[in-house]
Amino acid sequence: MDVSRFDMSGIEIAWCPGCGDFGILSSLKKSLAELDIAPEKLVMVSGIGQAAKMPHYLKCNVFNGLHGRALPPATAIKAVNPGLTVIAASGDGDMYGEGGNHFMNTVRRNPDITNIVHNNMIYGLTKGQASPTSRPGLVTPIQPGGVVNEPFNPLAVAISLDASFVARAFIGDAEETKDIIKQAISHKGYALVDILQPCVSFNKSNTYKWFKDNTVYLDDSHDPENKIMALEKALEVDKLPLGVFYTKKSKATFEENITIYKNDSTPVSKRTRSKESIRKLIASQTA
Ligand SMILES: Cc1ncc(C[n+]2csc(CCOP(=O)(O)OP(=O)(O)O)c2C)c(N)n1
Repeated sequence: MDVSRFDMSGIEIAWCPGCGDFGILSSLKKSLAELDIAPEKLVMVSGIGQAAKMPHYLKCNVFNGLHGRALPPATAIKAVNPGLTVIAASGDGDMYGEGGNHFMNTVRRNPDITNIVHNNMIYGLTKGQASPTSRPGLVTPIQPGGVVNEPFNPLAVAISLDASFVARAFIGDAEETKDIIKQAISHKGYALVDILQPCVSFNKSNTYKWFKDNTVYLDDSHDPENKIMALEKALEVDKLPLGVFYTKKSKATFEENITIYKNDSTPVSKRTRSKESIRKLIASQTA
């Protein structure tokens, strides 16, 4: 499919020149085109932030919700219409900070969605406060003495909770990022792609050069089906490993597990329900 099918015309992009978000958008569009996913079959879901604006910048169906709340609607959209490709994409603050609880519980639930996290290790939209993934010592306007909190390790948390696909990419390598996104979308089950990206305006420490110097690709000896090996790699923080850390192919998805599809595979979105039966259901749940 031609990548231009995802192009939007007449929109103003709010990202700063040089922002890693541009590369993520471009890699995502190429992934979708190569996988032949039609824009009308794609739903992008996000919360609030600079990264969370991405769904507005490509042609598809969009649900842009509250800060930290991308994953519940993404899970629900996939559950009621399993034929759609659902991608939740937002920043590290949105997904791991305000949305941290949803992140952990979505991993446990295992809906067949892709979760792209634009990880710039800072709150970009609100002009440079520390995020859950900020490195210790990072000086910001409200952390003048430097960040003191232990950074959140999304990959280690996801692997511990037995996520079905866990990967990290760096947008300085757009081709590899595209390939990892393609693998994540093709994977059946919850797929996390944490993408390291510089925030050129508000994070002057974790620059393109810093990420290049502080990342290293997993080599051929890495076995992504070995959970302990994946966890050990995720716990490496001096040089951040890149690539597919963990995959679990045989895990049932949320949509497969819920009883509503056990005897009838008709998508919930295509079923008819009388208003009366909904009224009765609500009434039965209220005291
Ligand atoms: C409940 C709530 N808390 C805080 C905010 C303010 N806020 C909006 S976006 C944001 C952080 C955005 O950072 P991130 O998700 O990392 O995305 P980025 O802008 O860096 O791409 C914050 C704190 C909000 N809108 N709602």
